[in-house]
Amino acid sequence: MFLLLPIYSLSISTFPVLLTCLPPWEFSVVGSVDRKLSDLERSVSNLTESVSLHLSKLHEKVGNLETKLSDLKRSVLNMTERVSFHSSKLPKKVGCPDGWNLHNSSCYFFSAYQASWYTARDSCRSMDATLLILTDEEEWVFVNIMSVGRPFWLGLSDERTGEWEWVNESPYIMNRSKWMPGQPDNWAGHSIGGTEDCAHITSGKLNDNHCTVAYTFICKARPAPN
Ligand SMILES: [Ca+2]
Repeated sequence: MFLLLPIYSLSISTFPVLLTCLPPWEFSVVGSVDRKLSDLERSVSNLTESVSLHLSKLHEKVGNLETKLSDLKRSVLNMTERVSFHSSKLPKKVGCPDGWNLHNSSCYFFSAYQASWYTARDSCRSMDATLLILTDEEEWVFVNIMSVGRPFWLGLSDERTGEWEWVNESPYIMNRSKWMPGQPDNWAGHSIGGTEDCAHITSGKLNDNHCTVAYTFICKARPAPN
């Protein structure tokens, strides 16, 4: 009587015992299975060793990457602190809105479009600015340069009282050298009626004209701190 156990239920250690119970013609089959099992064990062992080796290398690479990432974070932190330190040493800048010119701590807007004196005044106000009031000779020179060849409304009018005054109702001290020859003449020949009560500047010289005439204009504002 032979044992009829399935081969896969046998371990290698049980084979010597079992072999004594097998007939001779079964030895070759068992021997073949034994070799295959041994080969399989070697393959598994080699594979385990290989996986272990790769895992070890992978862990080493991850460790290196973590070290580099840590170094990089420190570098970024150092650079951020240095930029912050140097930024704090920079003088505070003043800023004008886009399209405005900064000059002597004031912002100037030279419009590209034309409008009546009234619309120009209101447009400046809507931008928290004032239709230009010229305050000193240096500012005259700046505006002269910027107004070459084009008329710009200024915040100067005699419509309210008959006397020339700035748009903030401060008095204008007449200086005829600043006016075109023969101006202001309060000319009344306009087809639209009325006289000339508003002043514009062209190439550094003033002239009075009808307030409804459309000219470009200059607004002035204080710069906003950044
Ligand atoms: Ca005139």
